[in-house]
Amino acid sequence: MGVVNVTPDSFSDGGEYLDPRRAIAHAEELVREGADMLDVGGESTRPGAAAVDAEEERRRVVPVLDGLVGVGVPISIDTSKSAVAEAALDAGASWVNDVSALRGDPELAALCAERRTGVVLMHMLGDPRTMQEDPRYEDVVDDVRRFLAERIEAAMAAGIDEERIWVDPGIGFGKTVEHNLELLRRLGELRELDRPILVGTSRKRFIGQITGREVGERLGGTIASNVLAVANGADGVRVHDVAAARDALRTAEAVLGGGG
Ligand code: HH2
Repeated sequence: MGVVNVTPDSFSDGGEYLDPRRAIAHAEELVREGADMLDVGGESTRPGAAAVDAEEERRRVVPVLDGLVGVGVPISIDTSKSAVAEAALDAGASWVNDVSALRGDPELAALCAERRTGVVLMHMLGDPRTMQEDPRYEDVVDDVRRFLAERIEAAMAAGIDEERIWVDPGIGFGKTVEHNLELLRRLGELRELDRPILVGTSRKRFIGQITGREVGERLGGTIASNVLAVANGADGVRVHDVAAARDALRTAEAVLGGGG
């Protein structure tokens, strides 16, 4: 899944693709690099990010989605707001990637059910403004698994088909470095949920804390965490640098599975 951030303030590429033409060209490049899917977002969820109203978020993403009709891969809208999701679905998106796991807007689950979208349910402790203030868990993997099981139930109760649901442990969303590492190490335990797993480590702060690297220099750490996430049970990775991730995963899969 290739990331397309149409924001002024995303943590790694804020402002680079706020111009729709640049965002569209970038998205097309990610598809050429081998993205199986694109994730378009108009609101940063980095720790401490300012909230964006639905109208502004819609204004950012819709022209980009309009320009991506026919791009050849499914597009997800990275939002927690039903008004944004609805406009994005009307403009051609077919998935909703919600970092609040359908807790943020009471109307979003019904919209996803009615429009039969794919849905990514992600774990987050607290909200982006507060999530990095001393996050604590009994056992981070058990807590995340229980949360995701409950959100799968809630999504299905709202009429979303089970087979359209993916889950995501929410690396960096209310987690210390050790929590992130524990989740990646024990990712296989989330397979008990019986849903495909998406993992997003790309350029994130825990990699900077391990390597001492600035945000633009975290590709090596991103690749290592992607490869290990897939080896440990992830079905997809959400990345900014598609070509490098694709090569790394192809190679890792060839080694692990004996294929080419
Ligand atoms: N991470 C980010 C945003 N959305 N969605 C899922 N499902 N999983 C993730 O790990 C995830 C996500 C944060 O990364 P990015 O979009 O690059 O930054 P920002 O939120 O600052 O725009």
